[in-house]
Amino acid sequence: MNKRILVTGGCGFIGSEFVRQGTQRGYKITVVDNLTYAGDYARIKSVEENISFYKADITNREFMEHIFNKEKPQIVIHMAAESHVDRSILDATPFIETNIRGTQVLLDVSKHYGIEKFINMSTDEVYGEISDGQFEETSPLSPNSPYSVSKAAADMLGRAYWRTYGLPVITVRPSNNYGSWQYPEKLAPVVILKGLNEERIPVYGKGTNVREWLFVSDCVEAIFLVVEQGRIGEIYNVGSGQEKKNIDVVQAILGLLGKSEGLIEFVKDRLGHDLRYSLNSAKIENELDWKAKVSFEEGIEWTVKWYVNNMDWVKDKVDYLHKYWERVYAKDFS
Ligand code: NAD
Ligand code: TDX
Repeated sequence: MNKRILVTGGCGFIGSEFVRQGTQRGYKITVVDNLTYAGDYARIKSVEENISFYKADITNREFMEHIFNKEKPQIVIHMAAESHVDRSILDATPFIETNIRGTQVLLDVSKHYGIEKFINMSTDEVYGEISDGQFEETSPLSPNSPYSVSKAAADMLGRAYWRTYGLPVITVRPSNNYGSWQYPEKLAPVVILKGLNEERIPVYGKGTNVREWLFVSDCVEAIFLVVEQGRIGEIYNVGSGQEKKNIDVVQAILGLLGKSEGLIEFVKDRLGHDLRYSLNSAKIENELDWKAKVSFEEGIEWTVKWYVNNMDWVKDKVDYLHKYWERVYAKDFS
């Protein structure tokens, strides 16, 4: 125990859950995050005495070398990314820069310094959509959005650094996460925020797209198992098996808030909108004895309560979001 872990994107939604759990588990954690609109130090403030923090951009090689020199990490958890599909449709540029070039810089610096494990945080979206059945780790990559293409490219870079240089890379591909501290541009917090304010809730297309909902603490537990027991060079799908249509997610949240379904507004669909994601997670379940513990019903109730009790954190983001929403709902991509 007490290994030194460097976490990129540790001020993000999933990264901060990893940092909070990691300090409890006794790891020595270094956080690297350049605090984009989606990053917020408040998410890890509660554990700040037990970590070191660098406000640094992963594309800045010199700064990364300085941090590796100083902190000497044994394990790298690479979660920093531009993570929102709608934004990648508005402008792919930062996605290419951070998700592809940033990943390459980090792989290269990790190769130079020598580490025990590099965990590359990928996503179910790299497989594309599937109308029936499930994606296995061996399924071909067929990404459809600029976001998922940038993530697939990062996976391929990880593969190349393992195969070519023997860098000990492991790739994890989780499904849709939800829980506390998620930036309110993603479906669950958008519905909670707008529902509480009795604003119209935009459901893309007919609301029939299906996602596999994974509670963030379950996702992070899976990543710790991969840190401790995952096999080098492997890929692990991490899904909960709890598939829901978007409209069912929206209705469940409105029910918990006690708000009317009349708030729902069906709007123009997301361009290239993937119909359904579904992961076969038997590999991580059998090899590492992981299974999602939190049911959707339990997790979403807990999440709604968290947002109701933490509206001050969300309110801070709203001015910025309104400008973004004007663009994203207009679906003007000229
Ligand atoms: P997030 O957007 O909440 O957090 C991303 C973090 O990365 C932010 O703190 C941001 O400041 C930081 N960051 C962005 N660009 C950076 C750069 N150039 N240098 C340093 N830091 C930078 O994202 P999230 O939802 O927590 O996702 C974390 C990871 O998990 C991402 O790699 C994402 O692709 C992947 N993922 C997310 C989900 C999900 O449902 N949220 C599901 C599967 C995989
Ligand atoms: O306002 C909305 N209305 C709506 O109908 C929003 C924000 C979303 N949606 C739909 C689009 C999707 O079908 O809800 C579904 C979920 O959307 P997002 O929360 O944007 O997530 P998704 O596009 O599925 O991607 C998420 O899961 C995989 C994360 O954002 C990615 O980082 C992760 O890789």
